[in-house]
Amino acid sequence: MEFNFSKWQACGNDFVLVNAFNNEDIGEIIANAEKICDRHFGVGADGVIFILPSKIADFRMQIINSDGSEAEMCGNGIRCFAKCVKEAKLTDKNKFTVETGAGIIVPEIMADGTVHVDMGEPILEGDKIPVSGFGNNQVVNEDIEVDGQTYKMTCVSMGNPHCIVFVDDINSVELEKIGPKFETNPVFPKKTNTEFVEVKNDKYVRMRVWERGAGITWACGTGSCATLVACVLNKRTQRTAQIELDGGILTIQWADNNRIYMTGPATKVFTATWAD
Ligand code: ZDP
Repeated sequence: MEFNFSKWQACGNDFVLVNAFNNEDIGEIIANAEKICDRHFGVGADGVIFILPSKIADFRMQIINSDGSEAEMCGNGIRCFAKCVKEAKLTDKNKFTVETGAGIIVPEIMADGTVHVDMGEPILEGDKIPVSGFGNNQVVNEDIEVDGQTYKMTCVSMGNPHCIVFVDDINSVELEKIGPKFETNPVFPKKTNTEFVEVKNDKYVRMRVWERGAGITWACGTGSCATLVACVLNKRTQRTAQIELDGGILTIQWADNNRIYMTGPATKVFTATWAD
């Protein structure tokens, strides 16, 4: 297997990006995603992202988690994606449309190098997130039992599922122990990403994530959007707030038009060729 790629990171959430615009055969790369993402035997990444042509948008993004499973959407990844397609001269526009499993997402590269993304509308109906047992109702501050302990969860989909749990002290959360138990809890038919959130004030929160299919990562873009929505639904922050992650800070806004806007950095680390 041989392919060219570039390695990118956004708040320390890191990805292997593959330009498959000219119909490169990506099946073999997908089948080897776990090996490619391995931090000891591979490149080391939280996921593999493909740049693909689209019939309904300027581009299509496909994301494979580090365990080989596919995700609908990736917030940090789409900022890397935006800067990568611009750098590869696949477009001269700074703002373009990207088809994803969460619908059409619109990133814009700003003059300061950050990427501002229209992430679409949050999905709040239980059945659509999906979380079982709530029908079309919202899932706000509801009980969930995990590992013999009852937590309060708020659930939001940004195309992919998120479960947000507010805590008093983020440092006391045993993420590697409890994260996988949330991920595979039977109330989440498609599993879940889980965000533990300590609210510092009504404009600033600290969040740590256990990602579905990837484990602890240094940041999660869709998770930051879902966190802000959960903060507003629980009246803990204003509709714009900063989310401090292990690897950086994202600014998230839930605008009056019901859309979520995310702003943050994305940086190329290197380009290389995989050959084995
Ligand atoms: O939904 C999932 O399976 C996630 N692991 C996808 C990746 C989300 C990501 N961290 C983000 O920034 O939104 C890349």
